Amino acid sequence: MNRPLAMLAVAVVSWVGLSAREQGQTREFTITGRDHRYSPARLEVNKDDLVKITFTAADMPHSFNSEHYRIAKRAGAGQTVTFEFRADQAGSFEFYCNLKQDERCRDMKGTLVVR
Ligand SMILES: [Cu+2]
Repeated sequence: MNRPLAMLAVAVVSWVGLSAREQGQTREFTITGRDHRYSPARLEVNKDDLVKITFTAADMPHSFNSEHYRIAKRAGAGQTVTFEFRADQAGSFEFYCNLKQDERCRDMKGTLVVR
């Protein structure tokens, strides 16, 4: 390979590597809401990961809300909702159920940690 071509190849390879890192990984989570709890209640991802969530309300309607990531999803009893978002802000963020049919849903909380 001649020299300019070799340099071009190196440039392309490092550009592809860099953009893959910027876009993050795809992280999938299956979360169950039951007995006024999320399971799992703690999600850990890296900044810029694409987070795909499959959320099932097993026993009664529950919701999954995050103020920070502007998520507001509701699942009826026995139903599943799927959604995704880009974890583009680092930090520790609460998610919670905001349904009012049962008082104990006020304590239904989880944590999303974005490193
Ligand atoms: Cu709930």
